[in-house]
Amino acid sequence: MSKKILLINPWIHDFAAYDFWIKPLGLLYLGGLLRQNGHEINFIDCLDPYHPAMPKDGHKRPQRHSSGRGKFFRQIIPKPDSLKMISKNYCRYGIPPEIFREELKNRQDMDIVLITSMMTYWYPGVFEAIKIIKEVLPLVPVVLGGKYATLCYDHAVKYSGADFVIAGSGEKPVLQLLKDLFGEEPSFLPDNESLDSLPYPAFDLIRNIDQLPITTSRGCPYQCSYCASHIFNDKFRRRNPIKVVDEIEYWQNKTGVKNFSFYDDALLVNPREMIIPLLYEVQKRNLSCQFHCPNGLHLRDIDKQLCKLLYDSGFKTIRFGFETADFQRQKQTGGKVINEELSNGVRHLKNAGYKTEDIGIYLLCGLPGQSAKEVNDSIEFVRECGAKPLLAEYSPIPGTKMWAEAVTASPFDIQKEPLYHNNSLLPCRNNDFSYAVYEELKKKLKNN
Ligand code: B12
Ligand code: SF4
Repeated sequence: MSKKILLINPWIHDFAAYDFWIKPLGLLYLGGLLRQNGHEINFIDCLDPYHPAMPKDGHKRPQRHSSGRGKFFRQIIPKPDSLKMISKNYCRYGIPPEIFREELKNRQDMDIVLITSMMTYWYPGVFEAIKIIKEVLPLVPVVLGGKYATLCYDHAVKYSGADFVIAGSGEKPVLQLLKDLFGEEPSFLPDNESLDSLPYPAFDLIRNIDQLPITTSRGCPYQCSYCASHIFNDKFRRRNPIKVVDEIEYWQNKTGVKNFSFYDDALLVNPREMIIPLLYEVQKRNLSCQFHCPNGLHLRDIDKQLCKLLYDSGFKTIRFGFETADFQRQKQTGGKVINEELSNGVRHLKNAGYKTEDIGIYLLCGLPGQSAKEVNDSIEFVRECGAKPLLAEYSPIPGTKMWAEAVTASPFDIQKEPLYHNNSLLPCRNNDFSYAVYEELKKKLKNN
């Protein structure tokens, strides 16, 4: 017997949030799988920038960019007690709660609700959504999964208000839960060893599709000490590149979408295995796409041929994870890249046609024990190479190798309160790295 399943992408509560090609990919993957198993899938996207029921007065339509990024709706809300000392506005990003409530009222006949979660410090938006779901649909079981639920499992069990909390990949546990709760035997089980056996994400449920996320893999072969990739996926698994192009072509034909964002942790690793055959296939089929990589790419395997291929195939937004120019820290944190690889990579990218402002280089700042000078030197080094430095403020993540050091370095109780993982607090910054110094660095980046 098919069940009626409601998927929810909750709000973001934060000091700032920008839709940098953000979509709830994991949740929509689950939607695709459950639909394949014969269930009816419904979706409420609290972050929907195009919601038709938005009141016209007082809520300006958010500005959107044709490539699929842009602003969210936002409302200023009271700060949680633990963030009272920060003098910035705190906001709910997404549709107003009244609209969410209305949407829920129209879905009284749901059998189960699945709600996702992103950043650990965005949990208040998840809790607010669960509270309203429980008011409007008191008898419907609520299942919470996603990144916050995985990284802060005990916190989520204790405080979220969800009936079930699931950590890690959701595919198998969700099917198991439907069996336990409703006696539903899965009619389709994906092959654990093959990502290509997963049905496509239920992207058709998104209103006004302006861009779609694609992933060619799960996990990463590296294990950097600040990164949680290995917690979500213990192995690096890849799809067949031709099957990825089948998916791109399918969505392009079905929706007309041109812009795709890659969500991989390690898209460019061993390019002959994935990105090179993938892009040759895109060219062979004459697909006209624009690709965006908001997530940091690897620099190590960048060469002349790959750069030309990226440029010719429509890679518009490229960002690389460099993190620091300090050799000792590069080594200590996992050795994914060294300075020479950045300078060579940028040279090849420029020769292929990219301009300085096209080549964004992420630099971590506010790592435990990291001096302001190190960040400043890294900015200078990126500039000397001819690329654009972008500061990525460090967010401490439970379960990572750097966690113990982060706990010691932070004046905040990051173990107890995930709100303190918020990267805009620079929660683990070094003593010499004051907010004033940080503001200076940001100003310096803006002025050039
Ligand atoms: C793509 C990505 C982004 C995209 C946005 C995508 C998005 N929708 O979240 C962009 C580039 C914008 C981004 C930005 C940032 N990100 Co990011 N991002 C990722 C990344 C690489 C992949 C996420 C993803 O979609 N994976 C693919 C899908 C298929 O997996 P999934 O979502 O996990 O879903 C599975 C399970 O979680 C589960 N599941 C999901 N929902 C549900 C629901 C239910 C009910 C159930 C049962 C299961 C379930 O099942 C799914 C299928 O198996 C992750 C790392 C990772 N490997 O997960 C980091 C990650 C989430 N990001 C991280 C960070 C730090 C950031 C930044 C702060 C970086 C910075 N310093 O600037 C910014 C902050 C963004 C902001 N303030 O606006 C951290 C999280 C930190 C934290 N404290 O929570 C991560 C974990 C990376 C890391 N450093 O280790 N990010
Ligand atoms: S290379 Fe990137 S994705 Fe892989 S572990 Fe390091 S930071 Fe995480």
